[in-house]
Amino acid sequence: MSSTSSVSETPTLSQSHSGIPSRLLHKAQTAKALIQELRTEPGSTDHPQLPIIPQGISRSHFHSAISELSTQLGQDNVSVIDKPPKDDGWYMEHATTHDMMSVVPKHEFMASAIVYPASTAEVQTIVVWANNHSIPIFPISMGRNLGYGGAAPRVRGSVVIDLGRRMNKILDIDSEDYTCLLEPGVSFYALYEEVQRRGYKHMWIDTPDLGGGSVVGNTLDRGVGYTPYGDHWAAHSGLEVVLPTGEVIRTGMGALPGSNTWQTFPYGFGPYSDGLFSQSNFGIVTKMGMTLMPAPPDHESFMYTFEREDDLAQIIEIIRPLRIGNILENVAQLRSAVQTLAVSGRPKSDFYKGSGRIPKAVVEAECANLPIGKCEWIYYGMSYGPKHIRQYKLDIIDAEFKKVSGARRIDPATIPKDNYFWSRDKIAAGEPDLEELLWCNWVPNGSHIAFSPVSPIRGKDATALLDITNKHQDCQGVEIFPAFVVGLREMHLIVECVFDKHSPSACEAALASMRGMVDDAAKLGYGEYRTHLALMDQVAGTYNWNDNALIKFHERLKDALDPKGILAPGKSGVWPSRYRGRGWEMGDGKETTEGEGVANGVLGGKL
Ligand code: EUG
Repeated sequence: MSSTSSVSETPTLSQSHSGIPSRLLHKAQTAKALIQELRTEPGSTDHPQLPIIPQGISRSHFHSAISELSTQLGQDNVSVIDKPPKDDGWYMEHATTHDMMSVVPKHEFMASAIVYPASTAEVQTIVVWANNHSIPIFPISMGRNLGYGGAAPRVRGSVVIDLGRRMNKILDIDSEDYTCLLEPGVSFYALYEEVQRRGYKHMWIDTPDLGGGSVVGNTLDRGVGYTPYGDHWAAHSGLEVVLPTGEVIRTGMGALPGSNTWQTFPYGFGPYSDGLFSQSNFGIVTKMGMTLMPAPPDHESFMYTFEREDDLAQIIEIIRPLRIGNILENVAQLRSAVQTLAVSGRPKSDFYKGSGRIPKAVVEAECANLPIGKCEWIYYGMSYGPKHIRQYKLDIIDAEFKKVSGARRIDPATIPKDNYFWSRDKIAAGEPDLEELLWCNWVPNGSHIAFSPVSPIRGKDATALLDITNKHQDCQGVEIFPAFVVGLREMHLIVECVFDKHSPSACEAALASMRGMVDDAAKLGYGEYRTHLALMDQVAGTYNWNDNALIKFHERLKDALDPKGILAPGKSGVWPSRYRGRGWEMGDGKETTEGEGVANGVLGGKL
């Protein structure tokens, strides 16, 4: 074990909106020390002239536009990126100038400047400014969209709007309606701590694997958590949005002045517009309502292990009716043994000195020494309610899982307190933790990018997707951790691809394997629920039914709502007219982010 004494202290929530709760400071220090221990120096990197100026505007015009904005927002709230970023940082102290886990050279997804608005009115000011100067802007909440691009903009040289730093208020927690109203800078950590501070023992939040992300940002990206409320988008109610031309709207009941129903009824009247602002570039969300869960009287985690990789189809077939029937009550995970080995935080080289993929026999032998024992798959779940209700469900689950030969239930009483099982236990009860990314340490300078297809909860779908995953792992020699995250009627397969970001060949292999998986999945009718900036054009291109009817619809909306094409161009593969047909798309052998200029003209905006 490494010593944590040489490691500088991680900011806590009392010091920064994006800090760690003090209860988790020791975990942060340990995680940070491990990362530092495994870090090697990057090779020489060529830096382009900084700041990176977005296409369509001259360097001098950019600088005069920036000084105009500084006058409006204050010098301290506009920061030009004119020096190469010192460091990528790590999860808790991440870079917001670029993708800290980039598979392409850092400068490809790099901002020109970061601005820090303090209010919705200041966001409007920025949007109007961007329209006047035809400068692309890219909003982030916390900037922890790791595995999907982090804080980085799709178009290099965009001005990143860091909404989180100064707009981080919990505007309301209603302990009778079980709702809250949040600004973008509220993390899952911060929301959890505030619910505790107010003594609301009867309320739970729903948290992803790590708690540092923005509740608003994660929900807009349609992220998941692990209580019965796992689908964050489904649990939200009401948005405040700054449109790309600067107007502000409130959706749902928020459009009715004086309504007290904004956070309790999500739809309001007429067309339901919220969907347009999720994974989109049609507006900047400055407030969001969210429902909270009543704490059940009691809860208990359980874990099953399965012996063979080939058991997968049978396990998934067992899960489907239990999950849809709510016997399995939470968004649970079926994880591979190798990921459990890796979440110890130890590098692969501790277990295996050879090159290439760690042999199955080594994984098995190592797992035999862990509480999980020798196995291929591990199911982590939780049962909620009083003892007799839980027992009813747990007996059914036990009988069903034991139909898989060799399935074992691991008695939690036998699992040491520092085991990852207890991290999942907290998360499934809405308490945000900090363990998940320890598996990045599997390789030096470990970074990750995710392949995230969705499918029905069927054995044949699980097998088909796992075959694709294994095929690309074998061809590319990259490290891959698959985990099935089971929603209510579908499952998200999250394939985390871990690579050494300082190795250009590893980065290339990681990106190539992602591209291969997306293509192969699409051929079989599978699509991703979310993706990295570098893959957005490719993934959007797979949703092409009826001669690309959906993307054309998105483009019409984009041009109507954002005629100058300033807001997050290219996000989710939606390009405004000024960029369209000019080679801005990535993929098909083109792994640079820029196209051949931008148009002026009717929809192009003045320069
Ligand atoms: C996970 C990770 C994701 C995601 C959903 C779940 C869980 C990892 C990186 O993206 O979209 C263990």
